[in-house]
Amino acid sequence: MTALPFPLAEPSDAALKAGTALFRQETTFLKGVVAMDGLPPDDRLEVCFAGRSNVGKSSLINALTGRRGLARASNTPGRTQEINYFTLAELYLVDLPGYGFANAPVRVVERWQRLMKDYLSGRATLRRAFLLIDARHGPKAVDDEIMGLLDRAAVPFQTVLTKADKVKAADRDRILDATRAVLARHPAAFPELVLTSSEKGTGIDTLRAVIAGLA
Ligand SMILES: Nc1nc2c(ncn2[C@@H]2O[C@H](COP(=O)(O)OP(=O)(O)O)[C@@H](O)[C@H]2O)c(=O)[nH]1
Ligand SMILES: [Mg+2]
Repeated sequence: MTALPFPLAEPSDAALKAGTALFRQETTFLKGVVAMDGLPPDDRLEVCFAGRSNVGKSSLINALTGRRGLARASNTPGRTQEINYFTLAELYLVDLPGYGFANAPVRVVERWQRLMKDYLSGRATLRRAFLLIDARHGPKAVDDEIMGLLDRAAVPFQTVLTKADKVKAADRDRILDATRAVLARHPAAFPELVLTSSEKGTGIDTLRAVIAGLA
Protein backbone atom coordinates (compact mmCIF):
# COMPACT_ATOMS: atom_id res chain seq x y z
CA MET A 1 0.00 0.00 0.00
CA THR A 2 1.19 3.47 -0.78
CA ALA A 3 0.85 6.17 1.85
CA LEU A 4 -2.60 7.68 1.95
CA PRO A 5 -2.88 11.21 0.64
CA PHE A 6 -4.51 13.86 2.78
CA PRO A 7 -2.97 13.06 6.16
CA LEU A 8 -4.13 14.86 9.28
CA ALA A 9 -2.28 18.15 9.70
CA GLU A 10 0.44 18.02 12.36
CA PRO A 11 1.78 21.53 12.90
CA SER A 12 5.22 22.04 14.37
CA ASP A 13 5.63 23.43 17.89
CA ALA A 14 6.55 26.79 16.39
CA ALA A 15 3.39 26.80 14.27
CA LEU A 16 1.27 25.85 17.28
CA LYS A 17 2.82 28.72 19.24
CA ALA A 18 2.07 31.13 16.42
CA GLY A 19 -1.52 29.90 16.39
CA THR A 20 -1.91 30.42 20.12
CA ALA A 21 -0.39 33.90 19.87
CA LEU A 22 -2.66 34.91 16.98
CA PHE A 23 -5.83 33.71 18.68
CA ARG A 24 -4.86 35.21 22.02
CA GLN A 25 -5.69 38.53 20.40
CA GLU A 26 -9.28 39.59 20.55
CA THR A 27 -11.61 38.70 17.69
CA THR A 28 -14.43 41.17 17.14
CA PHE A 29 -17.58 41.08 15.05
CA LEU A 30 -17.29 43.50 12.14
CA LYS A 31 -20.50 43.16 10.16
CA GLY A 32 -23.13 40.92 8.62
CA VAL A 33 -23.21 41.11 4.84
CA VAL A 34 -26.32 40.36 2.75
CA ALA A 35 -25.04 41.28 -0.73
CA MET A 36 -21.69 41.26 -2.51
CA ASP A 37 -21.53 45.06 -2.54
CA GLY A 38 -21.70 45.02 1.24
CA LEU A 39 -18.41 43.17 1.65
CA PRO A 40 -15.79 45.14 3.60
CA PRO A 41 -12.88 46.65 1.62
CA ASP A 42 -10.55 43.87 0.45
CA ASP A 43 -7.60 45.35 2.31
CA ARG A 44 -6.47 42.23 4.13
CA LEU A 45 -6.43 38.48 3.78
CA GLU A 46 -9.35 36.43 4.93
CA VAL A 47 -10.28 32.83 5.56
CA CYS A 48 -13.82 31.54 5.50
CA PHE A 49 -15.75 28.67 7.00
CA ALA A 50 -18.11 26.99 4.58
CA GLY A 51 -20.22 23.90 4.96
CA ARG A 52 -23.68 22.44 5.17
CA SER A 53 -26.17 23.97 7.53
CA ASN A 54 -25.57 22.74 11.08
CA VAL A 55 -22.13 21.27 10.38
CA GLY A 56 -20.65 23.45 13.11
CA LYS A 57 -19.25 26.57 11.38
CA SER A 58 -20.28 29.06 14.02
CA SER A 59 -19.32 26.75 16.87
CA LEU A 60 -15.88 26.31 15.32
CA ILE A 61 -15.32 30.08 15.15
CA ASN A 62 -16.35 30.33 18.77
CA ALA A 63 -13.98 27.53 19.76
CA LEU A 64 -11.08 29.02 17.80
CA THR A 65 -11.52 32.45 19.31
CA GLY A 66 -12.42 31.18 22.77
CA ARG A 67 -15.53 33.34 22.74
CA ARG A 68 -18.66 31.27 23.22
CA GLY A 69 -21.24 33.71 21.96
CA LEU A 70 -19.23 35.42 19.23
CA ALA A 71 -20.65 33.63 16.20
CA ARG A 72 -24.22 32.60 16.72
CA ALA A 73 -24.51 28.84 16.88
CA SER A 74 -27.93 27.33 16.53
CA ASN A 75 -29.74 24.03 16.69
CA THR A 76 -32.00 25.12 13.86
CA PRO A 77 -30.31 24.43 10.51
CA GLY A 78 -29.96 27.23 8.04
CA ARG A 79 -30.62 30.19 10.25
CA THR A 80 -27.55 32.18 9.26
CA GLN A 81 -28.50 34.08 6.13
CA GLU A 82 -25.65 36.57 6.17
CA ILE A 83 -21.94 36.45 5.63
CA ASN A 84 -20.58 37.36 9.04
CA TYR A 85 -17.22 39.09 9.21
CA PHE A 86 -14.95 38.95 12.24
CA THR A 87 -11.71 40.83 12.60
CA LEU A 88 -8.68 39.11 14.14
CA ALA A 89 -5.49 41.16 13.94
CA GLU A 90 -4.66 41.59 10.22
CA LEU A 91 -7.10 38.91 9.18
CA TYR A 92 -10.81 38.49 8.61
CA LEU A 93 -12.55 35.33 9.72
CA VAL A 94 -15.69 34.81 7.66
CA ASP A 95 -18.69 32.73 8.74
CA LEU A 96 -20.76 31.77 5.69
CA PRO A 97 -24.41 30.84 5.38
CA GLY A 98 -24.74 27.07 5.21
CA TYR A 99 -25.77 25.14 2.18
CA GLY A 100 -28.04 22.16 1.89
CA PHE A 101 -31.14 21.87 4.02
CA ALA A 102 -32.45 25.13 5.43
CA ASN A 103 -35.38 25.99 7.58
CA ALA A 104 -36.50 29.01 5.53
CA PRO A 105 -38.60 29.82 2.45
CA VAL A 106 -37.14 28.63 -0.87
CA ARG A 107 -36.70 32.10 -2.35
CA VAL A 108 -34.85 33.34 0.70
CA VAL A 109 -32.64 30.26 0.66
CA GLU A 110 -31.85 30.73 -3.02
CA ARG A 111 -30.80 34.32 -2.38
CA TRP A 112 -28.33 33.49 0.33
CA GLN A 113 -26.99 30.39 -1.45
CA ARG A 114 -26.29 32.62 -4.45
CA LEU A 115 -24.49 35.08 -2.17
CA MET A 116 -22.43 32.27 -0.60
CA LYS A 117 -21.44 30.96 -4.04
CA ASP A 118 -20.66 34.43 -5.41
CA TYR A 119 -18.50 35.07 -2.38
CA LEU A 120 -16.64 31.77 -2.70
CA SER A 121 -15.88 32.27 -6.35
CA GLY A 122 -15.31 36.01 -6.39
CA ARG A 123 -13.46 37.25 -3.33
CA ALA A 124 -9.92 38.12 -4.34
CA THR A 125 -8.53 38.28 -0.80
CA LEU A 126 -9.91 34.88 0.21
CA ARG A 127 -6.74 33.06 1.12
CA ARG A 128 -8.25 29.69 1.96
CA ALA A 129 -11.71 28.28 2.44
CA PHE A 130 -12.13 25.84 5.27
CA LEU A 131 -14.72 23.36 4.14
CA LEU A 132 -16.40 21.78 7.11
CA ILE A 133 -17.70 18.25 6.91
CA ASP A 134 -19.46 16.33 9.64
CA ALA A 135 -17.03 13.61 10.73
CA ARG A 136 -19.91 11.22 11.34
CA HIS A 137 -21.04 11.31 7.73
CA GLY A 138 -18.16 12.34 5.47
CA PRO A 139 -18.77 14.38 2.31
CA LYS A 140 -22.23 14.50 0.73
CA ALA A 141 -23.11 15.29 -2.88
CA VAL A 142 -23.68 18.93 -2.02
CA ASP A 143 -20.16 19.17 -0.52
CA ASP A 144 -18.77 17.68 -3.71
CA GLU A 145 -20.64 20.35 -5.65
CA ILE A 146 -19.13 23.17 -3.58
CA MET A 147 -15.69 21.60 -3.99
CA GLY A 148 -16.24 21.72 -7.74
CA LEU A 149 -17.11 25.39 -7.52
CA LEU A 150 -13.90 26.03 -5.56
CA ASP A 151 -11.88 24.06 -8.13
CA ARG A 152 -13.27 26.19 -10.95
CA ALA A 153 -12.63 29.41 -9.02
CA ALA A 154 -9.13 28.17 -8.07
CA VAL A 155 -9.80 28.83 -4.40
CA PRO A 156 -7.72 26.48 -2.26
CA PHE A 157 -9.86 24.73 0.31
CA GLN A 158 -8.95 22.67 3.33
CA THR A 159 -11.30 20.11 4.76
CA VAL A 160 -12.12 20.30 8.44
CA LEU A 161 -14.02 17.37 9.88
CA THR A 162 -16.29 18.52 12.68
CA LYS A 163 -17.98 16.93 15.69
CA ALA A 164 -15.19 14.39 16.13
CA ASP A 165 -16.52 13.75 19.63
CA LYS A 166 -19.54 12.07 18.04
CA VAL A 167 -17.62 9.63 15.86
CA LYS A 168 -17.18 6.09 17.06
CA ALA A 169 -13.53 5.06 16.99
CA ALA A 170 -14.49 2.07 14.83
CA ASP A 171 -15.93 4.37 12.13
CA ARG A 172 -13.21 6.99 12.10
CA ASP A 173 -10.77 5.56 9.58
CA ARG A 174 -13.48 4.49 7.18
CA ILE A 175 -14.93 8.02 7.13
CA LEU A 176 -11.48 9.58 6.79
CA ASP A 177 -10.76 7.38 3.80
CA ALA A 178 -14.12 8.11 2.19
CA THR A 179 -13.32 11.79 2.60
CA ARG A 180 -9.88 11.34 1.06
CA ALA A 181 -11.36 9.54 -1.93
CA VAL A 182 -13.61 12.51 -2.65
CA LEU A 183 -10.84 15.07 -2.11
CA ALA A 184 -8.54 13.22 -4.48
CA ARG A 185 -10.82 14.29 -7.32
CA HIS A 186 -10.53 17.98 -6.45
CA PRO A 187 -7.46 19.90 -7.58
CA ALA A 188 -8.21 22.80 -5.19
CA ALA A 189 -8.14 20.52 -2.14
CA PHE A 190 -5.30 21.33 0.25
CA PRO A 191 -3.51 18.06 0.99
CA GLU A 192 -4.05 17.96 4.76
CA LEU A 193 -7.15 17.40 6.87
CA VAL A 194 -8.02 18.71 10.28
CA LEU A 195 -10.22 16.70 12.65
CA THR A 196 -11.97 18.90 15.22
CA SER A 197 -14.43 18.96 18.04
CA SER A 198 -15.62 22.38 19.11
CA GLU A 199 -17.29 20.64 22.04
CA LYS A 200 -14.16 18.94 23.36
CA GLY A 201 -11.49 21.23 21.90
CA THR A 202 -9.94 18.54 19.73
CA GLY A 203 -7.91 19.91 16.81
CA ILE A 204 -8.61 23.53 17.68
CA ASP A 205 -4.95 24.32 18.36
CA THR A 206 -4.07 22.62 15.07
CA LEU A 207 -6.52 24.76 13.14
CA ARG A 208 -5.27 27.89 14.89
CA ALA A 209 -1.77 26.99 13.76
CA VAL A 210 -2.91 26.43 10.18
CA ILE A 211 -4.63 29.83 10.12
CA ALA A 212 -1.62 31.57 11.69
CA GLY A 213 0.46 30.09 8.89
CA LEU A 214 -1.71 31.94 6.37
CA ALA A 215 -1.84 35.29 8.16
N1 LIG B 1 -21.18 17.28 19.71
C1 LIG B 1 -20.83 18.37 19.03
N2 LIG B 1 -21.78 19.22 18.62
C2 LIG B 1 -21.40 20.31 17.91
C3 LIG B 1 -20.04 20.56 17.60
N3 LIG B 1 -19.97 21.69 16.87
C4 LIG B 1 -21.25 22.15 16.74
N4 LIG B 1 -22.11 21.31 17.37
C5 LIG B 1 -23.58 21.47 17.47
O1 LIG B 1 -24.14 21.43 16.16
C6 LIG B 1 -25.20 22.37 16.04
C7 LIG B 1 -24.94 23.33 14.89
O2 LIG B 1 -23.79 24.10 15.18
P1 LIG B 1 -23.52 25.51 14.46
O3 LIG B 1 -22.19 25.96 14.88
O4 LIG B 1 -24.67 26.44 14.70
O5 LIG B 1 -23.53 25.07 12.93
P2 LIG B 1 -23.54 25.98 11.60
O6 LIG B 1 -24.95 26.00 11.12
O7 LIG B 1 -22.63 25.27 10.64
O8 LIG B 1 -22.99 27.33 11.99
C8 LIG B 1 -25.32 23.06 17.38
O9 LIG B 1 -26.31 22.41 18.14
C9 LIG B 1 -23.96 22.83 18.01
O10 LIG B 1 -23.99 22.83 19.40
C10 LIG B 1 -19.05 19.63 18.06
O11 LIG B 1 -17.84 19.74 17.85
N5 LIG B 1 -19.51 18.55 18.77
MG1 LIG C 1 -23.84 29.23 11.78
